Amino acid sequence: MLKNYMPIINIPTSGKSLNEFYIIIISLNFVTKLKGMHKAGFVNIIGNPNVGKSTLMNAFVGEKLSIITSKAQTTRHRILGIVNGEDFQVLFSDTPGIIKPAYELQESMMHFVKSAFEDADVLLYMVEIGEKELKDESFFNKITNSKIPVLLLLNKIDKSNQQQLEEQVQLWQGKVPNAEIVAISALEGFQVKEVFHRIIDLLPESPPFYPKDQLTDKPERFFVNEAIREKILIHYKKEIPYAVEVDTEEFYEEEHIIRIRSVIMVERETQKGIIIGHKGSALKRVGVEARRDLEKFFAKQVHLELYVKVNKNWRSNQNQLKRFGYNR
Ligand SMILES: Nc1nc2c(ncn2[C@@H]2O[C@H](COP(=O)(O)OP(=O)(O)OP(=O)(O)O)[C@@H](O)[C@H]2O)c(=O)[nH]1
Ligand SMILES: [Mg+2]
Repeated sequence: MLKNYMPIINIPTSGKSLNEFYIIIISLNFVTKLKGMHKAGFVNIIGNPNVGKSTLMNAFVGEKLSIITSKAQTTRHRILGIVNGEDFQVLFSDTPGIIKPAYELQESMMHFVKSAFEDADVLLYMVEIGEKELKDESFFNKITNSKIPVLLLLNKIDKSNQQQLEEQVQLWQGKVPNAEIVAISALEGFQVKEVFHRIIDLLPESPPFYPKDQLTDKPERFFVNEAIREKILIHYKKEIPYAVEVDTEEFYEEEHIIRIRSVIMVERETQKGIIIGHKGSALKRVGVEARRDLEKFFAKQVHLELYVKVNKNWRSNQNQLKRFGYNR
């Protein structure tokens, strides 16, 4: 279906008609050869909540490093996803969606976004079809005044038509004239490879920052916490997922099995009851589904024990937040 869409890259030049900006990328399927040179750098993905940032990073890395749900504020941390080649190392960062923070946890989340502006070699500003503005003006100004290359990725074009697509390109071109616009579908992998090759072009010459077999900067327990949190985001309504944090207290790897014990933290007694559900059925479902994902992720059998604890107002408590890795 996507074949009908014209893949586009906008080379920012003023005074040309929209059609002149369209360059059909014929074939970039070759592996970039850098002639003895090594390139490396930070490529940070930022944008509003729910636009598809985590979906794109996972597509680049080829692993489910970031959890993905249809709910906003799924990602709470800055997560590094490393793509290694013989002569390049791309350090992608997935970041939380930009919001106006209402409590301490969200302040920390926005601090991760801020840090992503500070060390980027290339910025990937992701918007989705139909979106009109970034939820924070100061972050938006950082993008429009950016001295480093900005790729504006217009995502979810599988949900649009050609006319809507053209209108959106025009809109964003006006708003962010310093960016190259690429229309993509992170979910269907449309134009993802092309964006990757453009990133390689833009990266500075540099030795690698991390060992070439490293995939991320996060420890195993982080991915356990996230797999469990994903199931909570999927299965519970309203405020519940936002009041939950997961802490893995035990991660013990044996030859054929990984034994894990994790605690699901909520803010109030009533939330604890909801998480556990009738005769424990709701919690059991979370456990079964998370375990299935973890067995795939670690390629090993997993035994997962889940507990629920009340940790009053952890979202607003600096010490608790620090304990859960929301450092500032
Ligand atoms: N139709 C369509 N849906 C997409 C595409 N990319 C992502 N999605 C969906 O959009 C929703 C949000 O995706 P995420 O990758 O979690 O978005 P995010 O920007 O990381 O969200 P936060 O972490 O909450 O900021 C999920 O339901 C995805 O399946 C796309 O190209 N097309
Ligand atoms: Mg995300």
